[in-house]
Amino acid sequence: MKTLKYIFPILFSIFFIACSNDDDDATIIPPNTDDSVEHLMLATTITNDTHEIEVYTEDGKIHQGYTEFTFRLKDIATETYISDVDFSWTPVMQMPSMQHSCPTSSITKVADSKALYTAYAIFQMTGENGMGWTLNFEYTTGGETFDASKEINVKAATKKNVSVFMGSNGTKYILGLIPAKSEIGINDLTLSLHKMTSMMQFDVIEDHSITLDPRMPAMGNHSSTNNVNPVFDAASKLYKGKVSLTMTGYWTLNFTVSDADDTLIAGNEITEDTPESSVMLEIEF
Ligand SMILES: [Cu+2]
Repeated sequence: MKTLKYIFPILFSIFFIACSNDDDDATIIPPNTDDSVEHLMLATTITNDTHEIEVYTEDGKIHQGYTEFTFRLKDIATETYISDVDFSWTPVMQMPSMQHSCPTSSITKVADSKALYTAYAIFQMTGENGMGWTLNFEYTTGGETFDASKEINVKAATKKNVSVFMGSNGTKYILGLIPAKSEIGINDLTLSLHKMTSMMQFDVIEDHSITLDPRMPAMGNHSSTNNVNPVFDAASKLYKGKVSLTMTGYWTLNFTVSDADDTLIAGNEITEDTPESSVMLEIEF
């Protein structure tokens, strides 16, 4: 029976290679071949005595603000990737007098993959030269629990892509911009909104409302029409709206945030005297 385990993948591989020769456009990876990480770059590896965690991102860097990760766990002795891992993780930033975490998603298996896992983190700040953050993993596989951690480098953002603000209700919030390629016209706008429940716990906010007012400070602080205020999307647990960018250049995205009772808790309207909201993110394209 043991040899069947190896013969089947080989047979399937031959079958799919044969198929893909007939169709040059075929890019679908069959689930029983090896997972492809070709569209990703290795950011770092984190090892303990038994395993190596491969940490991938889109460009091999870990960015201040939103970073999407792909993880893969390798058994060092057998050099094989493990497909049944129950991961949990906590990024921690060491500050001079205290430490804190950041908003994260839980780590889930990539659909149709054999051993790829994905999650995002929103690094609300970074130390000098990107120092200060450590990725801490605790994971269970084969009934055994392991941990692994390593210091990482978080590249500072050149534009403000995350806003940390105190609501009038005394709650601290983190608003993150999910990166997307901007173009002239109506663009999808996706935001994350978390509250800081404790130094180590950040919870998704589902019931707040957000208004958007994009402005171009270099051009009389003009706005644009046809923007759509971001609303909470239960599937992604993110806020989704539309931003109208009528020309290239530097834009401020000015927000107000109201709670479930429609009470304004942060941000302000834009006026002649107040050209910017206290809850603001930036786009330049
Ligand atoms: Cu910090």
